[in-house]
Amino acid sequence: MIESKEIISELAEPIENSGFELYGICKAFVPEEDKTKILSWVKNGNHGRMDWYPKNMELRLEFKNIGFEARSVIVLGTIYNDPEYDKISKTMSFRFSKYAIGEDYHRVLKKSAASLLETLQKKYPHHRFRQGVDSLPVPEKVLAREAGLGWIGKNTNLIHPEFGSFFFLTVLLTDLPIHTVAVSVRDRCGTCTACLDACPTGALRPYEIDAGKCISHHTLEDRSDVIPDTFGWIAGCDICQDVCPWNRVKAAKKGVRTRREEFKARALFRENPDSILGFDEEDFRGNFGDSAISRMSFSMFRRNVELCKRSIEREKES
Ligand code: B12
Ligand code: SF4
Ligand code: SF4
Repeated sequence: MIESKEIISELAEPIENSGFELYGICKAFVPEEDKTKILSWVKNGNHGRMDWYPKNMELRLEFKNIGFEARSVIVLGTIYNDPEYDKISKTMSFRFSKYAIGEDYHRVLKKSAASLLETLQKKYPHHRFRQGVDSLPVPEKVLAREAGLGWIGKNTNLIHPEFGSFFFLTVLLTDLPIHTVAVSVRDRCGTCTACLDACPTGALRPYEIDAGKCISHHTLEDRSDVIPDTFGWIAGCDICQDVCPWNRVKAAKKGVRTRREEFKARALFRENPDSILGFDEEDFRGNFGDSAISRMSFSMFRRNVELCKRSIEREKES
């Protein structure tokens, strides 16, 4: 069996060259306590309108039906926040999550890990490797926590003590047996409740989200004609991360920012963000066809814009 230290020291350079700031290895195993919580989360209907979530539970929790027996997971993380966009967003009349201002992260992370997968496949030709960025429905935050990339905070995001939480995750599952030493990053939320207090919809209880109440869910996952108020957000929501001291103070002081051009605010946001409010279908496809919101239908986009305009008007009146 290979030691994780050995493989990490070999892979550190190609991983960093592929643009991943965070990495670690864990066993392909979801701890019982997490399994129980995930199952009761679904049982209680916390997945809202994400009907796809309860499907493939065997894959999600046991890594079944992936084509091989997964033994280990290499977890990678890449920072996406762009402080320039934080400044721009303050001048905008509506809110648009920083996770969606650049290129679709699924594509970027796939591209970035391709050479790494090739390196691994060449070095271990008798073993199998498979990448997932959301696409493989495994609990990425739990695996990332197990691999030592951070702790899952009260806002339910994975937080790294230096980098904060504005990073994406991707996992490489393999049948390669890797001996790992448990590394855990202790929970540093302490008595803080900033995220719970700031969430405008009451979607958060400590360490637990009711996704059906989350603005991110309403704007991106709910296909209904009518959705609850999104408080000025057109796509996603960053409130519970923006207020987190591990982003707002720690990571900000360290100047943590994305190194990837693909995740920086595209020209549209720098030049004329308010034009987004008037986008027709052609504009929408032309400007967001390669973004993480490309899976949102045009009617969802218009629905979100109209709701957002009403909230802007309300704000002006009050
Ligand atoms: C479904 C989903 C959502 C849902 C649910 C969010 C959530 N917190 O899980 C919605 C649509 C709301 C969503 C929103 C967002 N998402 Co999302 N999402 C996912 C997805 C596809 C699955 C996550 C999942 O399984 N959630 C279900 C819950 C049960 O899982 P969990 O939080 O891991 O559960 C643990 C805890 O919540 C806790 N728990 C659960 N129930 C209970 C009960 C009690 C009493 C207690 C104490 C604890 C507890 O225990 C569980 C096991 O440890 C992942 C990708 C993936 N494949 O993992 C991305 C992912 C989590 N999302 C991501 C992002 C970026 C976002 C947004 C920031 C996007 C945006 N700007 O709008 C928001 C953040 C909102 C938020 N506060 O979390 C990133 C997070 C990266 C990070 N650093 O953490 C991921 C990993 C995608 C990626 N590949 O990078 N997302
Ligand atoms: S993303 Fe927004 S709506 Fe969702 S839990 Fe966080 S603050 Fe609440
Ligand atoms: S805002 Fe406070 S409680 Fe919430 S995740 Fe950050 S540190 Fe934890």
